[in-house]
Amino acid sequence: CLPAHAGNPETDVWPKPQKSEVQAPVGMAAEQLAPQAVKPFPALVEAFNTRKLKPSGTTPITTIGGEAAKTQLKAAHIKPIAGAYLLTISPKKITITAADQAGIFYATQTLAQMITADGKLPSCRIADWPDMPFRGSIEGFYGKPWEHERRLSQIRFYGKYKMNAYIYGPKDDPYSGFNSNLWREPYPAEQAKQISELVKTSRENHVNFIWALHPGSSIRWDDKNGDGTPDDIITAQKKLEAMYQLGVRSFAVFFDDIGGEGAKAEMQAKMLNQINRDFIKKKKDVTPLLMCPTDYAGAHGSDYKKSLGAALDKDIDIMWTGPRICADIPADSVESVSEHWQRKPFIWWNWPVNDYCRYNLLLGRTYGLDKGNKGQLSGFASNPMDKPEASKIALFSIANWAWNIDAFDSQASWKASFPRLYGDLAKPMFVFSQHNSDQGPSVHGYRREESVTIKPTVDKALEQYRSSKQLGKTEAQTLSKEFASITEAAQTIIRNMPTSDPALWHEIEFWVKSFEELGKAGTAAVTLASGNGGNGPSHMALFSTIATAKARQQAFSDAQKQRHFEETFPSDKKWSKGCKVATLVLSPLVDELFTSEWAKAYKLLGGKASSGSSIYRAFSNVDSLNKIQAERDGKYVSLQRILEVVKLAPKKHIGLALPEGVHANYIHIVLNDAKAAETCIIEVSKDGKKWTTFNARKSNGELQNPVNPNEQIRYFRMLNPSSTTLEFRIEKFKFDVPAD
Ligand code: LOG
Repeated sequence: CLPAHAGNPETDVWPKPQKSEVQAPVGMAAEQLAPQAVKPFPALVEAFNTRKLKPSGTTPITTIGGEAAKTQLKAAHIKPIAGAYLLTISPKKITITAADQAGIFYATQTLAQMITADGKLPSCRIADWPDMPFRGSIEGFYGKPWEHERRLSQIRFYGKYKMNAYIYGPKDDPYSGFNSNLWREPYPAEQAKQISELVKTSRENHVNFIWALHPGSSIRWDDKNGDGTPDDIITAQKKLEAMYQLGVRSFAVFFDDIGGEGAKAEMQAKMLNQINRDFIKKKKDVTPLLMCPTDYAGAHGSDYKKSLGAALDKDIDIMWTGPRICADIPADSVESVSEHWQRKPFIWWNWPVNDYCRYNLLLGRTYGLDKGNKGQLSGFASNPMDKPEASKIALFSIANWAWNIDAFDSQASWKASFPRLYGDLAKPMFVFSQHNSDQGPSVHGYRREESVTIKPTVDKALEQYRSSKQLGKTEAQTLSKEFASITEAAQTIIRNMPTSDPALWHEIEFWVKSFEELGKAGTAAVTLASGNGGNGPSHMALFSTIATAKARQQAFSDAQKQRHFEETFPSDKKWSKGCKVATLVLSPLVDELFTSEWAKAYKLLGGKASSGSSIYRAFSNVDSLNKIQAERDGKYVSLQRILEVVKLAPKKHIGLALPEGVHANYIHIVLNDAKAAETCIIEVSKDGKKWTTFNARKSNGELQNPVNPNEQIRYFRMLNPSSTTLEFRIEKFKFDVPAD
């Protein structure tokens, strides 16, 4: 399962080397290398094994390190930064010059990728180094943390593609603290052992394992023993020391998504400066301290940002998600935030994370990272999906971007990931990924392109169809081909992946199965809409094909939801979601053709056209919530999950609206803060204009009561009638409506 590449360093090595010169495309046979030359380098051993080759000659691999390497690198105009190397391959010998072990490791990764499937190596000279000092991932999403085996697989993958940072910050590990005060305790033995193992594998792969403490939701700043330092600062330091004992050499402290005491910039700075002075700097072998602030997004200079920037030691790195929580990273915003923070930001990129849009898989290309950011960032980490294997598509491109920003070509990088990740399944996985990349509407308003190649045809087809009620011939043909290729791609994956890649299969199984149904439904819908459905029974059979495919998609979605429910931890169960495929372009096309053809047929039978799909809406007069969304699941119409702490200022509200003709029979809200729930009131309305107060039963953070359906209530809103801002998380926010 090797990419059929030709061993050219300019086109076949990922990330792209900074500089390469090829003297001869075919210089030597890899088997000419001496066995003892290959043996010390796992990347080379693996490359020989997968190509079924054996080193059996006498050619050596010479490594030059230390001061001699520094001098030679400088002479070759390579800054001897961490990870830089010079690799020369000639028929007589291979030489690696690198100032550190990471450089040697990376040179062997490059060398391993250059061995062709038939065992040839070019004669060439490669001068290479990373643009970004820290590059990798931040396991920082909400939901079930990655499993141990999968983390090990990630770390090896990072090494292979020259990423050097894995930030361990799962929101739901109680011992790092976000959701619990157990951060004050050491890890239980089994977990401690796993962390040591992760550290070890990280070290072997030249990855910095950065462990993040997240104490902010339960931290106190009081100083009971009166030594001038809040007791929890000492407790935090002790925890970091315990992590050091487990082998950790890189540390972070996070304060994102919290409110209250822990969110004060001055106290955070005091705590971190003290840890920096008394812990980080005293250890001679740890990397600079990293922190995620509470105000981690936006280019504007808030008071928080400015005071943190001014007070925090300059050698502590600060994370930043971009101009919004989920956003592209434009160079001008980086420039503004660097001013407020008085240092280069460390990017926490909220992509391809899908904790806020769990229905969708984000497998598309990586774009939106400005080339102007070269040299302007202290690090770059991507927050991935709760699906580690499926996230490798994005992470491969992030590796390429962060290593060599000028050479980054989003499309080429995306395409190159498939043969490297999926071997024989590269083609069908590419088809699958093309149509599963957009997040859909969400509070963040961050969107990705999807189904790009077919989209112009779909647009044209829909335009024709809307005016003439029939698809044009050319468009119908192109669409039929597309849907056939979708069915085929899904079937190929279904046949092979359970054995070839069971871990990835477990993550994406129901999406792939649903994708097959999309293919079948699409083929039938195009046949109907182009007037080729025949009459009578064959015509009805096409409707039945689509209806069956849609029912199966629903069943797969239910199965995914059930799988999530079974596998996640208790407090996440209620957020279990199903799966949706091709939500931006192709599924809406199939839906429109189906509904419209059905309406036509129905009219022919003397029936009435359906009124189309219903619209459920969420609304708010809070600025940061202007993109909130509603969703329907069975008899519930709910607010889409908001992960962040909501700040509801006086007179601000959040609400839900039902479409005409649909009336509520129950209202139910759960907040994580009983006082906030006690303070808020609910108002209801028939028309969204005239509001009356609703008599809600309140207890323990819950507000609820039945609504008499005869009152025809279509709107409700939760309002803060007090004169202070309320802070809370929304655990539930829904209308019950009659089932369809
Ligand atoms: C969280 C993060 C979450 C992401 C996307 C940061 C710094 N924190 O809004 O844990 O995965 O958004 O939902 C976040 O981004 N908060």
